[in-house]
Amino acid sequence: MKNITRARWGAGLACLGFVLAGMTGAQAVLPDSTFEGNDGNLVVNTAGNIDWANVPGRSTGVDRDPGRTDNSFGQGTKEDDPATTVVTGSIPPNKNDLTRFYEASEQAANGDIFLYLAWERLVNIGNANLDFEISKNPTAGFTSASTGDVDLNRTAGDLLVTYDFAGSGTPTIGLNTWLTAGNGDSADDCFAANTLPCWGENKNLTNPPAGVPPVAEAAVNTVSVTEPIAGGTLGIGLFGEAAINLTDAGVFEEGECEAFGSAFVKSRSSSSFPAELKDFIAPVPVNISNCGSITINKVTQDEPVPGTKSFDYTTTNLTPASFSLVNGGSQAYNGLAAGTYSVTEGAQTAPWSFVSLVCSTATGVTITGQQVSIVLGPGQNVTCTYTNKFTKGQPSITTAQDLIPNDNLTLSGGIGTPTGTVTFNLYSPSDATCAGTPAYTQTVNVSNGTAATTNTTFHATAEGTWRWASSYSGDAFNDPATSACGVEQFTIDNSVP
Ligand SMILES: [Ca+2]
Ligand SMILES: [Ca+2]
Ligand SMILES: [Ca+2]
Ligand SMILES: [Ca+2]
Repeated sequence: MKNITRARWGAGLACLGFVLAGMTGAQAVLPDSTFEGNDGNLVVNTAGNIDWANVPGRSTGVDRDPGRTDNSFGQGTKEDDPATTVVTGSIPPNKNDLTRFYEASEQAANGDIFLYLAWERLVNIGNANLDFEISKNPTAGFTSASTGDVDLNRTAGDLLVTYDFAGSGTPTIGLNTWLTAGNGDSADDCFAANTLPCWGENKNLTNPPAGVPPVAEAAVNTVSVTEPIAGGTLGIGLFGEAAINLTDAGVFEEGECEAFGSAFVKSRSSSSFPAELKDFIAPVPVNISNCGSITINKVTQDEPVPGTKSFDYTTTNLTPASFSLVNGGSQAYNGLAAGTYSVTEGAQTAPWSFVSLVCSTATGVTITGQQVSIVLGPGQNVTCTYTNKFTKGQPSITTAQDLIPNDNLTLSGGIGTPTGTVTFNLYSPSDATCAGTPAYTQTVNVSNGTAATTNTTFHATAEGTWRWASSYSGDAFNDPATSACGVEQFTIDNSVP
């Protein structure tokens, strides 16, 4: 097997000229899968494998009770007609009476999407011809309780997996795709119908054309098997399963995101594709997808008012191309095809700073500063978290003194009680000899031998030494007197810490 280049089922099929070697008979699992899809039972037989008993994400459809309350398609409902009619009543003895179905899907390590399907029937009537319809979108209101007209909600690209078992041997698994007008398809592309919309070509997945490796395996139980999910046992021929590599079958194209959300099973009245439909089991939600996602989270440390600062991000190959997040916010891009995407956080300026950018995986992820570039694989989900920080400010202190100076004077040693006036002069630090014009001056009358300024408006703010020099006017009994420059002084010094 090592030297075989596995072919994708699509364009270029004619170019495949190599010989498929080593593909001998039944194998328990398809390459790149560990699901035991062709051993005809539900339990794990080889350690490390998975089977219905333990497959992750299993979806289960259960039919209504067999007998008069069972639902089925009537009025000649056929595969190509989305307008179906649901009737109730027992399934005819010569038609398959389905009881349960299972679905699961997974993405292998190599990115391939695998689909696993199983059905169970009440009675082994030999042949089993049934189809699993895998829809992108559910049919609203279509449940096990539906009766009458049901219009199936089909979308271009919906899948129909045909399961034909002749009563013995290996079942044949086929795949049809729903075709609609406007996609370049014509009625000639229909498998059985002669008008669009219709089911297209039925690809034989278990017995493909020469040169294409099988992409499906299937088996119906040839011995009584345990039913580990519903309990009990299933007699010979009551259980069928299949495993399909949907990627190799061409369902998932590189660079395209496809998601299927609903599945149900129905039986045909014969192996013919246009045969009437009979029993069905109502749809259940499924999740078959190669779509990936990118989620960006934002955390801010030490933000004083949480959640108010908005950070801007730009992207490449994502829509919307830009977004903003506050603390605790997130932006999710879902439904992404495999490809290359990037997200860049805007530059931070104080008080905000970038701390870290961490993603949930390293696979395909390149982080450069505040940019993350992601080579997203099929079905890959990547979450990245930006952390930024708010740093508190640190103010510095500058002070400046502001004084309102006043002075007072007392006359002593004169004759009698001196009268007259006193002129107070205050000189700024730039005038150390009191020679210039005073910065402040006030003349006041002497009263009982004393005088005092009454300044309330002049402010001394300049640094340095301020000097007072005052003079007495004298009176009839006393001569004038003058105080020396700077006999009184004060210093404003703002520089001392
Ligand atoms: Ca199995
Ligand atoms: Ca098994
Ligand atoms: Ca039914
Ligand atoms: Ca049934």
